[in-house]
Amino acid sequence: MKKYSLHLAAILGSVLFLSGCGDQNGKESSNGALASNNAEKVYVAPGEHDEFYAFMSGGYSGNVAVYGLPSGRMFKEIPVFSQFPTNGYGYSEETKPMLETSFGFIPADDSHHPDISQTNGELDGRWLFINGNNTPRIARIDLKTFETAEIIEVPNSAGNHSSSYITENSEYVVAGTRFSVPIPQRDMPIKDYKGNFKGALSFISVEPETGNMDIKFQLIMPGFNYDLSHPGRGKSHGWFFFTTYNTEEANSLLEVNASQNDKDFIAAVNWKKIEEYVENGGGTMVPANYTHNVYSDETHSATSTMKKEVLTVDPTKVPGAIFFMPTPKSPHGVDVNPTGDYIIGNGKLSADLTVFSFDKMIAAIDGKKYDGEAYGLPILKFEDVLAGQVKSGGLGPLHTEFDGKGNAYTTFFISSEVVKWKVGTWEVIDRKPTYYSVGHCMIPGGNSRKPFGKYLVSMNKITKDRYLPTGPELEHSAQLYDISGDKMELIYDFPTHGEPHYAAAIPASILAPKSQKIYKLAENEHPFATKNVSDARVVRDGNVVHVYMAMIRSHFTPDNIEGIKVGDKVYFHITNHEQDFDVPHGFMMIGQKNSGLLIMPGQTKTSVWEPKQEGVWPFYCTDFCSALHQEMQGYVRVSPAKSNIDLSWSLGE
Ligand code: K7E
Ligand code: CUA
Repeated sequence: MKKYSLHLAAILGSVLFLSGCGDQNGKESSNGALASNNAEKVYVAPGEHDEFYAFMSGGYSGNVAVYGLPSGRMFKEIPVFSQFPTNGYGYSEETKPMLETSFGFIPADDSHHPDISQTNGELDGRWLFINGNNTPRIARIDLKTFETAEIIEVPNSAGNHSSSYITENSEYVVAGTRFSVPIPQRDMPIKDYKGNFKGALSFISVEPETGNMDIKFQLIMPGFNYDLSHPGRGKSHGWFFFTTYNTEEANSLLEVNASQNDKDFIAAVNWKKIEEYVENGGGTMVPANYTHNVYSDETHSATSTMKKEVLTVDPTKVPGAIFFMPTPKSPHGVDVNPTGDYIIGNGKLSADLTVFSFDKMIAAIDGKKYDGEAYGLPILKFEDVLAGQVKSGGLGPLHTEFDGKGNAYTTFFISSEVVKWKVGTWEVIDRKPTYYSVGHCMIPGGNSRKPFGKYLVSMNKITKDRYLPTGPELEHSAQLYDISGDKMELIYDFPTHGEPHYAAAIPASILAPKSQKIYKLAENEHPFATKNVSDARVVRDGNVVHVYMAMIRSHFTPDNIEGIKVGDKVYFHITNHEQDFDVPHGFMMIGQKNSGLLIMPGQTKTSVWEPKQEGVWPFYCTDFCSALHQEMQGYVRVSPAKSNIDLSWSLGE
């Protein structure tokens, strides 16, 4: 077996190499895939708007990027888990608490799977959730402001990958650990992993009105790797499905040692049953350290709170809640079709897709027909739960999406293609190449009861010759397919920022009308806001100086400040008095060891400057805001530490 696996790894390596380099001059592929009349399908005329918003994870950028479909135009990068000097997120005093964790301030992360909130299994467009993979966290983005509103850390977790997928009424956003670890964390030999490490699957409740998150319970599962997950929906609502790999519980050279078992598992979790159990007092509250960071649109500021305990559940204590379905060849994606009848497992090392039937699963559970157990949790018989297999002819299936018309679309990493197949008959209907090495694909609403099956976007890992070369580092490539007909048609190709793993898209008609235009100055509750220019002032408290500053086209109030000394710590609290859509102002101060600020109408932001040198130092607005933008500037006079020049400030004197 070991020999076979090594051999397999070698084959996969060489296939990868081939698929990556097979199109070096690529002329044929880049022209041949596009028929000329496809141009009008993606053409969004100047001034016209796109039909869909697509939210693509940024991978190692830690952020989310917003694109229009079908144009592929990028509208915004939303900072989430990473500092973002463009607008000061994670640098301003107000937003630094968003990046606080139990490890302290963390400036970056790796984001993978965005998911849009749902009501009755349909996208409701209120919030977007996304996982921080490295330092385990879940973020909620407000889709009125397109800003990160909340981040909760996930304790007992490591490599928060089978996340963040939500249940069909947004009851829970679910976060599963990829790496199993000692729970609680402790100093122990790595080789004692097997049987001792555990994997936590966290069910995070979402408050229906505010969206606020709270960890309701954590299932402490056997020490496998939990790779991806999806909620049941429709008839399977109340269940959640997680793929596992490394059921061997290897702790080294996983590419070989975690490919020994022919089958790993899909874990089926009846969360309603566990919810009932914890509501009746079940579970164990254990000590934990994790941050809960919340941003307020009223104070324009975030707070970070350290939570001290979490409710854990031993799955063996809730009989009938968790079952394992054996799934061939190290499954990666697990996807549920729009009706909730079928659960599709994609074995990375296989050609075939495994489809399980929810009805058969329930029948097997009712009949108590088990194929043994793993750590006290029953394993169902593969044949009893199998609905069918898709003989795809592809290699390396990863992820599946649905069009709402009874078809499924699965990406194949190794053979670089998307395969369309029919749910129920399992026959392959169509296949199209992707350029190159596709990870996820995405259909707007494809992870809901009601997909909008017009477009499919493939998110590819390798770019090579798709665009003009930009040195060794290239943005990833995405391709847009028209899937409205029987056959998929490749109609567009566009670069994406960071590494989009998954994406979520929604009709623009749901989001655009409620997109917020300004923050109302009258409702600004920031403790250091300057809401009337007559309140602009400079206040000294020891060597800390607070500048209460206002800005409007095209000046700062005040714009001349004297009496600052070397060694002071100067806080610029700047309020943008504009109340028109799309009139931000910026702020940068010479020599400031910080990002600039970009301040939206009605908003207050703060940055700190610690002047080190005497002199007269300018600051200016960084956003070209009016014809006299270049005049939007000011000076701070910095005197020696021991000087006795009084604080003074002025405008127009
Ligand atoms: Cu397949 Cu993180 Cu969803 Cu990337 S994962 S592809
Ligand atoms: Cu304000 Cu430029």
